Amino acid sequence: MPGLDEKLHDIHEEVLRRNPGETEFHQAVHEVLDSLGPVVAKHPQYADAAVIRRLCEPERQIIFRVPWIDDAGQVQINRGFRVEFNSALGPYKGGLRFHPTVYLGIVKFLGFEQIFKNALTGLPIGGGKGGSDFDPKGRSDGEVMRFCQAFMTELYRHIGEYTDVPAGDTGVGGREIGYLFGQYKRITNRYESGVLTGKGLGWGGSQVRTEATGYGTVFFTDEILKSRGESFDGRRVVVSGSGNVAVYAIEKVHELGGTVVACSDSTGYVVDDKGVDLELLKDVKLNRRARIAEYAERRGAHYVEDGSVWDVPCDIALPCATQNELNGRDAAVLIRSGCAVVAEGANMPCTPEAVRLFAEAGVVFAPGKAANAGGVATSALEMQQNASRDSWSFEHTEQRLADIMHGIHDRCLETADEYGVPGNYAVGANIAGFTQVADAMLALGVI
Ligand code: NDP
Ligand code: 2IT
Repeated sequence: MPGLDEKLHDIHEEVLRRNPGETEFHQAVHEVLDSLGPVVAKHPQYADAAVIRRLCEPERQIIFRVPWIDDAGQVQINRGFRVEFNSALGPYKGGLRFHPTVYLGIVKFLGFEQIFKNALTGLPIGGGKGGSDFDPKGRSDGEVMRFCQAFMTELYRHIGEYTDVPAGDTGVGGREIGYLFGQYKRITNRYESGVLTGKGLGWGGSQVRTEATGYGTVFFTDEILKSRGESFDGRRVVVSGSGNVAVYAIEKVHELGGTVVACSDSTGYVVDDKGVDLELLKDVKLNRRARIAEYAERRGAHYVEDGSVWDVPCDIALPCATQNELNGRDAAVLIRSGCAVVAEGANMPCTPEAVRLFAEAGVVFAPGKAANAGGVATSALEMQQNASRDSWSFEHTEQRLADIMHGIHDRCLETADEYGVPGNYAVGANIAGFTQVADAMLALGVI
């Protein structure tokens, strides 16, 4: 791989050799190592204690069989994963993804990102991720419940309030967290609220956790705009996806005076120049779990099957769907259309080529590990409330989220300044997250 200094290049080669075929994990590691040249030059103690090599090796990786019975009485077998990546700062923390594309390389990329993201929040949480190749699409509630129960029947022995605290991610929302928590409670005979986050408001959940990732991404973008003397007012915004992150990003953009003119799902995208009708979108995508074509039909909006939502001209782009969904070609189209800011609501949605093109064109780029950290930060606030048997108001929790996003924004910029790359949020986020975890690892010894 080009661009890495010699020591970091050797570490990257070792990661490739030891983790064959895990392309998304390789990409996530390269993206971080690419920022660390000046850090290892300035702080030789990190290399001496093999901190980076230890960081690239998960502390524990669990892979298990998930057998369950579908509505037709057939036995189904899925594969479950939990990668407990790094616990230097706190219990492993990170979501569970249920999607047919899930394999070890995806879980490890997400777990690796999560280490630095969680460090950036300033809250005491380590990094982990899990999931399954289970596809919830077209499955009945009963099937989803039996799958979640089977998944937790193995997972329960590895997790706990002080050990590892899963939450949602793609394909895992409030419904799934409920079934997972129910099975954990049943097996352990303990009401251990802090073992999962994203719980329902009536049984240990936190206000704002559902909205937090989307809201947080928009708060972060608003900080970028404010730092340049600008605002969302009157801006055209394109958001990809129409799941948990996308929907609440759209809600907050509209609250702050911008207009979301397009969004998408895995089957196509809609263009809605009047501004996306959020209640309708929530009904179609969150309640009915239907396709976005139904939104277009009911709204009378323009629908494009397949195609790229990034073809829709905008001032601000918020990719909120999935990894590598915005490539070099899309970046070039966005740059030509005048897009000035890109903030990642999803994890690693922009390909390395897209990120390079944005940098060359002077487009401000906010990486997911900073811009989408509001979800996990609010999970940590949920853990705080569970630990103190308290529950905070929506306003208080949202203010905490806004303050945390403000803090992450400033920390990225300050670190970027300190290392001579002013305005580079990606490098600032990588270095600030890395140094926090690395210093804790040094303090804890070689473990
Ligand atoms: P959801 O399952 O709620 O929604 C995912 C959305 O993305 C759906 O609209 C889905 O379409 C769409 N999508 C998935 N794959 C593709 C694709 N290949 N092309 C176009 N659209 C696609 O997941 P979330 O909103 O929770 O997660 C979205 C992203 O945000 C992920 O990268 C996740 O890791 C990240 N994230 C999530 C956090 C959270 O708190 N939930 C926190 C931080 C990051 P369809 O409906 O057709 O499947
Ligand atoms: O990618 C992420 O940060 C999440 N899916 C949220 C994790 C969490 O523990 O809330």
